[in-house]
Amino acid sequence: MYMYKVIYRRKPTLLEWFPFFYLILNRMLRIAIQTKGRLNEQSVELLREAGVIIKEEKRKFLMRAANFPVEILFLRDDDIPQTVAMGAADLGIVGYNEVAERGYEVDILQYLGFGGCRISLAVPKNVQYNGLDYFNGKRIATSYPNVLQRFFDEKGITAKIHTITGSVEIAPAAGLADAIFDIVSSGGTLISNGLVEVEQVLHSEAVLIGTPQLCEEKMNIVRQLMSRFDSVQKGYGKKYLVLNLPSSALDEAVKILPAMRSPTVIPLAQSGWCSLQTVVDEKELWDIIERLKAIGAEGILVLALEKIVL
Ligand code: PRT
Ligand code: ZN
Repeated sequence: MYMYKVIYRRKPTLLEWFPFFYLILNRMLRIAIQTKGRLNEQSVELLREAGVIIKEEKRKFLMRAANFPVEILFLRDDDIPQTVAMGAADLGIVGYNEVAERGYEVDILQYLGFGGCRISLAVPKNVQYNGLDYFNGKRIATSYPNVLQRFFDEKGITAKIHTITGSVEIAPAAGLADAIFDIVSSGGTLISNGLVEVEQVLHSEAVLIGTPQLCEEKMNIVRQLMSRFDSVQKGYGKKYLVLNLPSSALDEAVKILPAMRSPTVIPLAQSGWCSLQTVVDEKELWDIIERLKAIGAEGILVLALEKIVL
């Protein structure tokens, strides 16, 4: 697995700046998010959970949040890094893959824990793959030519990179390429196109990016927002567990429960019993429930958990 630490950087040209001049004049903190697509729903949800409410029913290109001093700018994900680099938006929520590919000068402020995927090299399943040398002299179709070129440069591979926007995965079957370099999530698209993932090059998830050198006034709002995002993320994949337990089994239960400090214990009206409350990881939920039942736990409630503020 390979992860780029340094992103190659370029500055926008004057022509690229032009459509953004009028947006730069307005100084309220502005966050660019995807208009529609895979990251839109979770970006809106993250903002909502962090108390930034967007009135969805009359969505426009640029909207002011109802109860937080920010504006939301809706864009195609391809345009978000550039818009933030130019300062037409102060912040953006976008896949790390787009930031790495576009190469604009932006700061990565926070990893947001959704939109997880990887960009991988994949070859037709019937070819014999013996390592990276396979790609020397081959034609590779991709929508991420810059990321791929940097990877090949570093590994000393010389290949012909064909930039394709759209259905990259059909290129080998159509005779347009010998391999592809594309986003993989479940791997289902590769399988259904007769391809095998052979090298995972870049791991990605949604990130919060920012214009370098934001003024202190805006930075204060950004810090507040990031701390709220952090609380929301800590609640991802967590459940709140409430249960009744014979007091004699309490020590055993504490060993089973990985609470943030230790579980809350409340005595019950019925003597010899107590109620226990704690936060558990959803992945371990059933295992924990079964172990607690085995030591006498009853009346187990599993509740949704929204945020954890530490
Ligand atoms: O219209 P706009 O330009 O804004 O959106 P887009 O169509 O360019 O992007 P979109 O909405 O498809 O994806 C937005 C971001 O979601 C990407 O930049 C990634 O950061 C992230 N993401 C996470 C993914 C996937 N998972 C994903 N599976 N983006 C694309 N895919 C596609 C991939 O291209 C391939 O065709 O899904 C297919 C593979 O999926 P599996 O599950 O079959 O492996
Ligand atoms: Zn896009």
